[in-house]
Amino acid sequence: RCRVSTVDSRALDEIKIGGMGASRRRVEDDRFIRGKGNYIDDVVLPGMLHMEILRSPLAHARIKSIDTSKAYAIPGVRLVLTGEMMATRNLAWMPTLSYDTQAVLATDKVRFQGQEVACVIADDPYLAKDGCEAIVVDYEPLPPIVNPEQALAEGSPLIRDDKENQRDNVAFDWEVGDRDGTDRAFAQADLVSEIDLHYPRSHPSPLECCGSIADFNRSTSKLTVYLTSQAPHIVRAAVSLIAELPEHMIRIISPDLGGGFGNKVPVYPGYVVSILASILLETPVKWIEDRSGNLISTGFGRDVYLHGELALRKDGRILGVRMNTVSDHGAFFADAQPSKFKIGLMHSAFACYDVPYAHLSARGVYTNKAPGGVAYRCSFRVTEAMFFQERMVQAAADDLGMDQAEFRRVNFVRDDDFPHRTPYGFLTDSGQYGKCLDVALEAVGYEDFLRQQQQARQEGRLLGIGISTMTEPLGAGNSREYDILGIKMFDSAELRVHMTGRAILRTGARTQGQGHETTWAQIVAHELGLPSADVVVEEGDTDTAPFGMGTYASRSTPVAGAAVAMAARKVRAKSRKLAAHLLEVSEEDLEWELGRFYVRSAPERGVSIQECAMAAYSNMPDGLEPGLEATAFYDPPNLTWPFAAYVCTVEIDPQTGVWDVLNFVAVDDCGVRINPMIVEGQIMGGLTEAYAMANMQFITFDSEGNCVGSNFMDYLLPTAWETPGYELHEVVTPCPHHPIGAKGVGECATVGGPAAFVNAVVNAVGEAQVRNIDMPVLPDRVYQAITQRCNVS
Ligand code: MCN
Ligand code: CUM
Repeated sequence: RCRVSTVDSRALDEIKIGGMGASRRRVEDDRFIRGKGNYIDDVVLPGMLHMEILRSPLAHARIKSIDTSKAYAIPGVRLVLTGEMMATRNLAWMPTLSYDTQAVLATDKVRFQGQEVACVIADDPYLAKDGCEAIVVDYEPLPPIVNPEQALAEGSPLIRDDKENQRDNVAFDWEVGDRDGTDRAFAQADLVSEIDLHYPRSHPSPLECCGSIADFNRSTSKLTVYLTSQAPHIVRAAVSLIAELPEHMIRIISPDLGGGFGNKVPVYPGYVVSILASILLETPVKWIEDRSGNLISTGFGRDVYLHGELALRKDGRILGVRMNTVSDHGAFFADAQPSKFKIGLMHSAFACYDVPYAHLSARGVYTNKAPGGVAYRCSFRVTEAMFFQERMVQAAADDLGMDQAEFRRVNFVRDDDFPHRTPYGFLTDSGQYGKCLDVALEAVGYEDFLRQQQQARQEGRLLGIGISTMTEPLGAGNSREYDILGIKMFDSAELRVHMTGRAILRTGARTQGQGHETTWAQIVAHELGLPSADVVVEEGDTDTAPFGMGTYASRSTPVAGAAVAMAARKVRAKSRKLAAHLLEVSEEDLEWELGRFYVRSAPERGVSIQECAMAAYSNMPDGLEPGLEATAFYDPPNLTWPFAAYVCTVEIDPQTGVWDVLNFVAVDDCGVRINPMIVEGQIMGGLTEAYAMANMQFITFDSEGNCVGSNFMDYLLPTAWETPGYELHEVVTPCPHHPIGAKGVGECATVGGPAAFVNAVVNAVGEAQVRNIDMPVLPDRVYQAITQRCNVS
């Protein structure tokens, strides 16, 4: 499906070669849909042993003893590792990506249900599992803490008594913004609108769980690890630091990934133990996480409480914002996020609104739950930021008695106001916010719907409309402000053009389903005029890929994608020298058109990029280095700021509280689209996840700290049956600093989507009736809201 609207000849040429703007079919899907992908569990190495993890059944308990003798008695069990044994090698604890520590295998206490206590390595996975069951652990139960309120209560038990200076369950206290200015703004307000919200814990649930195969070769001292990672180079650095192995002796291979959604960013205990086991046994050791293990122990998303306040003027202008968050990080502060920002990019809230003053105070707490917090298509907690923002905005408009759309429009940053400093200090650079909202309202038939809604109410039917508009920061970094554990967030790409004009491109990103194999080739096609089918893309092997910080925070297009364009431009610059030599003119006399240099004064005299490639190996001018290859490191000047306007209409069945989506319109502006079909796929997938969170997903814990929702009977994934249809539109405001004008898009819909659904349901019940219904907006909660006039959580 070709979606190029301005059909000029250049655009047609791009479509022909599968370049920029072509809805080229995803090349990786051929192997994926035929079952020919090479996922971690497909990798089989000679002599490979299998590892299983024994997990804690209790959320908080002291370990009195661990008896492994019965496990060792099982024929086929080769090794049993406990925290005590890890400690003898200084590996019982590991650093996290947020300057905390995390237990690899528990030594003193277990701190959440599902925590790794011991590992059994055996001839097959079943024997390893039997081995785990044969281990006897004597626990002394301690009172579990399952929410921040308990964690912060006077006299509550200390979860992190392993940390020397830790006196309470606070992981961090952090603030940003102008406190005094914000206080002044509130003092001047005609009205203050307040709301309390919770973004519940949710789980990314990729189709494929996590896993690793460590293969230590004593004779070469080389450690090769196949591992499910969105950021293999970071893992290499982490393994080097944790295991004290030299980096050049570590090779991380991240094979095909069956989805990631942020779940595959952290370094997990299973990876570390399998590596040690392979070093000790000198044979490959494979660990494959099962679904329950994944749901109860690995990187979750959200779990943040907000008290939000908006200072408002009668005419609808927002004068100031106060946000006070408490986030539940579980037992270890293990989020991967830029070092400077303790609560991720939560302070990107209100970036699309022209608000003079804002202040955010954020407190993170430890609880007896699995660690994580930054996962599930969140772009470093931007998901929470935008959800809170858009729920606050809806409540404020209602408090003012103002139309939802009008309230947003009055406060939007105007098109001619860029660059714009956001209230928390980010710099946004481009956007057409009003236009996006207009397109969305027009598509949904806003005025008409409001009339229908009035009419329906008189008939006892409950219709609602929800709006969510936001600009979000995608693409960390710029190395001045963004790093993880001090490693600066730039990226790189390496392009090798062979003599026949075919090429291989490698980057330090790692696609998990986003389609990099397709889209990176399109960028090269656009820059060089090579057919994209002639460019093979490879990612995920630290021995061959150039350094990169990986794929998360929708940073691949903004950073690695930019590096791809810059590497291709270097190749083009060198090709120009080769073309000048072939055409016997000076470089200055040459013009470039897609795939060809020609002589300005004689356009029929030209050479193709393929001819230049051949010349680089067979006929180069004196003094020019042979070959046609380039590497580019790209340190972006800023984040990219896509915008989205989502509008959802719903109808609630007043008898049951069940709500159905009538219509969902999404207008996304992610700058120039490399592959419109892939962008649309990303948006539809993201909206479906947003719908899932709004409607059905949460991982809860009972008072003992038992995880309720450790399987797909309880934790629901939306199927085609539940998933609503979406109507997609686009607006294009090119990113002013990105080499091809693209902005990130991978997380836009998950970030902006949930508020549209929730706003619609709250609107349908009636804002006068209910202030808030916490996600997931389950039918019983809606029913309660209809019948009892209350906040529902
Ligand atoms: N793209 C484009 N034009 C643009 C922007 C992007 O054609 N203007 C294309 C890109 O080339 C890429 C895709 O859209 O093929 C997503 O690009 P980008 O926005 O740069 O995001 P990333 O590639 O960095 O992907 C990360 C993002 C994140 S953080 C999560 S979480 C997530 C998501 O992508 N996980 C996913 N989408 C996912 N989709 C799948 N199928 N599986 C996951 O695990
Ligand atoms: Cu926060 S999930 Mo994605 O950024 O890998």
